[in-house]
Amino acid sequence: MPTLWSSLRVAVLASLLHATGLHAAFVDPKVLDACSGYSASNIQSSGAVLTADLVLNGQGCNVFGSDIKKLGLKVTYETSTRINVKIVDAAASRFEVPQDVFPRPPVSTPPVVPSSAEIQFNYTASPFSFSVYRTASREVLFSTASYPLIFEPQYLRVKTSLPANANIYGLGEHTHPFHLPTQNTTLTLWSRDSYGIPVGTNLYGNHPVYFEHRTTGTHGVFLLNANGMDIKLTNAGGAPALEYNVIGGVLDFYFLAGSTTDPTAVARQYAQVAGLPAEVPYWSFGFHQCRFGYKDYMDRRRVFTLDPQYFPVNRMREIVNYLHARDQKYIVMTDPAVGYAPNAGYGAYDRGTALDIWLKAANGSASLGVVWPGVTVYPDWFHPKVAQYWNKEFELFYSPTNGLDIDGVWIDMNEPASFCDYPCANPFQQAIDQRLPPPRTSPPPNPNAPIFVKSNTIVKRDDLLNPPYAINNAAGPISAKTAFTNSKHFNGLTEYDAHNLYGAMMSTATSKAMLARRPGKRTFVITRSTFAGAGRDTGKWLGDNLSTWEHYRISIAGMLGFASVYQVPMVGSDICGFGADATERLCARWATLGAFYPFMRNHNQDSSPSQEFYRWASVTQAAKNVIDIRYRLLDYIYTAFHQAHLDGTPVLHPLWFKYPKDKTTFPIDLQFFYGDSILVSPVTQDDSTSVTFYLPNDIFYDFKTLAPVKGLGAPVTLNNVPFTDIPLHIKGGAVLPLRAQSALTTTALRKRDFEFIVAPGTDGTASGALYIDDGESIVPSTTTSLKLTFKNGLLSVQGVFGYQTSVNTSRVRFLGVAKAPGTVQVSGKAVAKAAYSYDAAKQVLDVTIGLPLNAPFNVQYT
Ligand SMILES: *[C@@H]1O[C@H](CO)[C@@H](O)[C@H](O)[C@H]1NC(C)=O
Ligand SMILES: *[C@@H]1O[C@H](CO)[C@@H](O)[C@H](O)[C@H]1NC(C)=O
Ligand SMILES: *[C@@H]1O[C@H](CO)[C@@H](O)[C@H](O)[C@H]1NC(C)=O
Ligand SMILES: *[C@@H]1O[C@H](CO)[C@@H](O)[C@H](O)[C@H]1NC(C)=O
Ligand SMILES: CC(=O)N[C@H]1CO[C@H](CO)[C@@H](O)[C@@H]1O
Repeated sequence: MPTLWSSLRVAVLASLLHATGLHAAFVDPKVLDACSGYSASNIQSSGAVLTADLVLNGQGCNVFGSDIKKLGLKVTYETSTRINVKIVDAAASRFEVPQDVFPRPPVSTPPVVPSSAEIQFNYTASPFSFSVYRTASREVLFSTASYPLIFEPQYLRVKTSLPANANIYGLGEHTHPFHLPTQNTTLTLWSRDSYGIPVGTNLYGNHPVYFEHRTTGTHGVFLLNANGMDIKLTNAGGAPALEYNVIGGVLDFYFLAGSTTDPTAVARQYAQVAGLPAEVPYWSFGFHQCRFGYKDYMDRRRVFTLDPQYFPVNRMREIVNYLHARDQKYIVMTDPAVGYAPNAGYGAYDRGTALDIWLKAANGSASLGVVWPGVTVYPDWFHPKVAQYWNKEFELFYSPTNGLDIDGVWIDMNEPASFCDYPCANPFQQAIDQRLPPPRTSPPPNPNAPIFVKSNTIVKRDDLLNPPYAINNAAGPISAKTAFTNSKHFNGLTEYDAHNLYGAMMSTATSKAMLARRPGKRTFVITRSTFAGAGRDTGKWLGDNLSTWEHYRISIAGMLGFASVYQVPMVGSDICGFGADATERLCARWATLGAFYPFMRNHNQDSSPSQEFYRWASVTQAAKNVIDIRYRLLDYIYTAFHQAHLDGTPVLHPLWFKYPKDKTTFPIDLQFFYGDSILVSPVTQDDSTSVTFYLPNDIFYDFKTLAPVKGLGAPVTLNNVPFTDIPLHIKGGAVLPLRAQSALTTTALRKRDFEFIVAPGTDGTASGALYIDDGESIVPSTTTSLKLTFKNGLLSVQGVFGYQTSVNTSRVRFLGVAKAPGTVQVSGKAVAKAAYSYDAAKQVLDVTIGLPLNAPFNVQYT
């Protein structure tokens, strides 16, 4: 057997090279561009569907494996604004994101007549290439014409030409600018515990969707594929291109027509594919104070336990009851990894073992990792009994009657993360070396290092640990610091295919478990790891940032990615920074910016100095100022969330969403609109009190003074912006609903009166909306949904007044009123002079109303 031995040694050596990250086979892009591709034949077109066979030209190029000989193409005009282009192996089934993880969107009935659709699919038969263009203008949006299709067992490549200096947004999660650099950028999608969120590396979530904006319109491209991938933006030889390099699955593209006038249309079209964002409870917009390690409540850091000595259940219940009695809420962290603890009386481990729901290693035993409790197992979200398991653990541990009665969940480490250094031959020893609990009481099992046999000739489809094309995973090999990619799920899927779905599936399971605890009530789940569509069930925080000015600034781009592109609007970054040490000035500025994150949470690492807002006088003042504004605007953003839930309209807007023809706005990611109309322009320079920001050519109103500010399509500099303040402007054209006063809790806030601010646009009109319900029911029994419109001096408040509030409209303020009014009427009745006032300097007319908000009314001045 000498031959076998020596080939095994070669294999072992190869695996060592892989393990140390020396693999990354480099193939010159020119070689790939020169592949001969496929030819289309047997082309059939019927109604909204076109199909064809794609047959490999010649022997193929076999770069990362043998080219698949025959592919199937299916093109479907799904709606008048959406085309699905799907390319699969004609002979064998390959991994596709399962329907129950990502339900496919409904298709129009009756089927779309292709010629009437807003975009068209076009192709060249040989070598096969395709393009998508706008029907009306014939403008090409996506074209593979210059690049061959490559389809190998573990390598798929599609490359499209781009316009010069293309405006591309999305393809996260990443910490690049929102407006992606297109010269030489690789975006890697592979969920990873990425402490410090380094720029240019793969992070926690995976959203293979981008919006491309041009002055002629905005369109979107979504690749429904969960496998690891590098998406490259290149400009080699002056030929701008976007290139997908994917290590598995199929090509399943959704082309979204977007619109030639309104950029937000593409967001709504993406929501039709990815799903509409969940409606969240009213209270979740309150301010959250959090810390990793307010001394961990768990017993030896095992999920679903309380440390009996430090955090006994009766005392914990006292804390939670105390908070609830004050209308405050309580959220704890829950990780997926369950401490590996056979015969130790650890219920969460024992019950999972009895149901046999753990993710399995290649040899069939439970896949082990090393996380906070030491050696761990991971729930398999594909197991048919995993919901039963997870629901039960939530029901038992988070029991309202005798457990920890939480209101929401923060789920962490769900990439899934492992601290075990690759190749993790002996997790038991690593847990000891890393001093992770629990202390070992019995010797570790035989530490046989796994051997990854890799053939050096034919590349097989099942090279699950070291695929021939190595994506640019910042952790090194794809199994490093996570569950091994040869781990098996119950339904036979491997972690190689399902890895990027793990966090999103945990989010769904957790949302369901919370729903089972409180049927009919909206759930609140904040996750670290996501996949496309995650917003259906969860919110997201932007992971383990640092207390630095750079991370303060980049938080806006990160948030815009999730809220404006990926349809995960309940998003925020850790205010004042998670790792490292926050300074007073940074924390003050961050408090003012964080008040305009949909999810507002101050969060800190256990080993960093404390950074609660009350630690510094200036930060306390900053937080008071902005939380006051945030709470007064809470119903405004709540209304925007309701709209997002109905149709996917974004709750945050980059400036170009509102000014699509103004090129200056395209790269801006240090300013944004909170809801439709509040322009947030924070001070962004380190320790500075000056800011230069952009005001488009439009009418604005200073949020504080309400005085008009004419935007000139030019930069504006403000000096002496105190650390306790943030520049805010109302975009002309809005009627804003606000609470007349803030409150200390969201419960108290709901008892405050409303006021309306009428901020006319350049055409003299304004509009807005107000949605009110009980704030917690999935299907509220009654709702109030109002349209607020203003024209010719008349504000009209109309709509459905179903939800009974006990509050009044206290006043209406009209902005930009050039001269003192002669008369003011409320619903036709003249108002006494004492009930209104006019400020000529600020051009504000302030009218006292004092009417219950339960019937239509109008206010007019002449
Ligand atoms: C469609 O493809 C054909 C063949 O490549 C090409 O000649 C034609 O110009 C394309 N049409 C449009 C509108 O791009
Ligand atoms: C592209 O970026 C990579 C990684 O940052 C760098 O190594 C490479 O030199 C760059 N290539 C070009 C052509 O700029
Ligand atoms: C499976 O492999 C792991 C190492 O990957 C080893 O620790 C475990 O004992 C093996 N289980 C069985 C049943 O062979
Ligand atoms: C609401 O308006 C009614 C009728 O004008 C008035 O009687 C009542 O005091 C107001 N309530 C509050 C809380 O201001
Ligand atoms: C490096 C590391 O493990 N960081 C973790 C510390 O804990 C936080 C909890 O907030 C995790 O998010 C990090 O991943």
